[in-house]
Amino acid sequence: MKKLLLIVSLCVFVSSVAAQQIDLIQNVDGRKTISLDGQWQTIIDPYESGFYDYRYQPNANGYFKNAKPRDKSDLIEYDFDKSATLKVPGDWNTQSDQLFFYEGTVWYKKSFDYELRSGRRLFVHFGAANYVADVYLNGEKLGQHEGGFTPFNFEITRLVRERGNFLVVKVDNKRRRDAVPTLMTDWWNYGGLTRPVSLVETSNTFIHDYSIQLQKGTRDRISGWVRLNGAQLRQRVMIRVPEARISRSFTTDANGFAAIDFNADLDLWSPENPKLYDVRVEAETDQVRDQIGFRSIETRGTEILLNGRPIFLRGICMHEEAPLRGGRAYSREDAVTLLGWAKELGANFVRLAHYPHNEVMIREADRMGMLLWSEIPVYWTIQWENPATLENARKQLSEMIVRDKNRAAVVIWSVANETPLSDARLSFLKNLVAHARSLDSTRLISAAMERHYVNSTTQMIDDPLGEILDVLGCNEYVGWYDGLPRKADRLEWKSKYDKPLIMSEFGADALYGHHGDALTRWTEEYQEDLYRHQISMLRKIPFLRGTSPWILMDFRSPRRPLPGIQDYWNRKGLISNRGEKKKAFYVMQQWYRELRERK
Ligand code: GCB
Repeated sequence: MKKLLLIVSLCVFVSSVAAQQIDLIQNVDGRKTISLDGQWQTIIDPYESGFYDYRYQPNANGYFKNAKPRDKSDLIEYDFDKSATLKVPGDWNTQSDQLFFYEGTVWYKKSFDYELRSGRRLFVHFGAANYVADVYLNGEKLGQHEGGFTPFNFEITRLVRERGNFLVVKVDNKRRRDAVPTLMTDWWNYGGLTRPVSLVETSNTFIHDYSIQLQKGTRDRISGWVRLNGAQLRQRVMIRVPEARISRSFTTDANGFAAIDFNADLDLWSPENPKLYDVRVEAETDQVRDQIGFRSIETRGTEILLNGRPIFLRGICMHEEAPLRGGRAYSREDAVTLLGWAKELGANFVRLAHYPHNEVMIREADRMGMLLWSEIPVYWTIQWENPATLENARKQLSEMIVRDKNRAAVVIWSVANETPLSDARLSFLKNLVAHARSLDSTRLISAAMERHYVNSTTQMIDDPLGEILDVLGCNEYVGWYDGLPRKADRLEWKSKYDKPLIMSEFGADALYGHHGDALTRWTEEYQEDLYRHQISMLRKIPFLRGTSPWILMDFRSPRRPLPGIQDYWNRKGLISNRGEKKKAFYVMQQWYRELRERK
């Protein structure tokens, strides 16, 4: 009887482990990782008939079974192996004309063999899937993930076979009113397995996660934690930073958790000195290595202080749009090109709009010395009163912070963009701010807030959200959606808060190579003139501590159909989608040069 009970409880454990989704950190040295990138077999399924039967009931024999006819009379109406392929990572829209405007379900299948030695564990890790992913291995459901821009993984230790595994993912990018983002955005809803997919092998008890950062308010003290996952939770764990002659040992508790805290004499990370240390976390049963930079970030009145010194954030906004080829960016080359352009502009700061960008982008920013603002797609008119929507936003926020909490480049988490005032919106966003602070006490919290005219020449920042933010963010389109560029000349900015302001967006559309006078819309001259007027207004705002104009490069948007000009591109880029710099690029570059030299 006792034996039976043991077997039963083990089975329960096994089945719950098989479906468990944990935030396994993946992109660290020391993990055995097998890439599943490349061509995957795909089936386009606009009616979701691979999931529902004709009565719209879930079908137990959906496409995830990857069935084959057993004999010549058997009826199977799909065949992955004879279907077209799509490249992973990659959005589907730019890989096939059929899929350019498609919003719906595509099924992906990849087969693989894997010899997993006993005592080892295996996970399948997805960098991101836009928007909902239902994941199956060998016909069994592993789970579902919602949210198009954050990583997730499932343990497959008990399900994986030596030969002939088939991993099937149903990816659905249908927009929904209750989702995050909601129905209306100003970017392309690129669908698919947009980031890398890999198998990650670990030891039985492994280093699940760690936070190793300067303690808030100090520049010579590291604090954080290490967490193990597995059966052997009490272990001695060493943290080593050989270059800084640090070697400290801690003991994890019965939950596999150890708080860490020690003094450190460090060469601090900054845009001028993007110093990364090789950091080793060594448990008895697992070891990982990471490259971590240490810097402090805080505010004092209207100042932003990096490593204790005031800094002006010379920024630029960026979408995760691939330079030159278009589509979702995912590669190191994409990140190097985009960040390289930002450097050329004279930027020390990038606002990654409007969702968490791929991890390679953040790691490149760490290497190149670019400060980052990272945000979740709580954009425009989210369903503020829907508890499931809040839960979804909180989860996306957690996943972003879990992934990037050790990256020096990230200095600001932003919780929302241009969200209309209401009590429901305020309590939703307060919840997110509190959640972000509970997960990460070291970074600044911001949002692109609302602001309004109190008379025709005064803009007032008094959005109640400002109360709980560290840094105020404002988007304004004076000269584009709001009057003509010269309107900026007489504008004065006031704030209710003694806090730093980042002008998180301003700009104008211009088609590269389209010329005219400074009052002709869509010309490079209009955009250039608007930037001149904007800069003279911005110079006069006493509490301004950063700017991130909209936007580095043209990006695709279904809201932008004007033929011959937009052709479904938002043309507010300082650089065209083909990499050509517009006149306004040089205006901004000149101002940033001045700002850099002034300090
Ligand atoms: C905004 C939004 C941004 C849009 C931009 C525009 O305020 O935050 O997502 O793309 O304006 O071009 O209208």
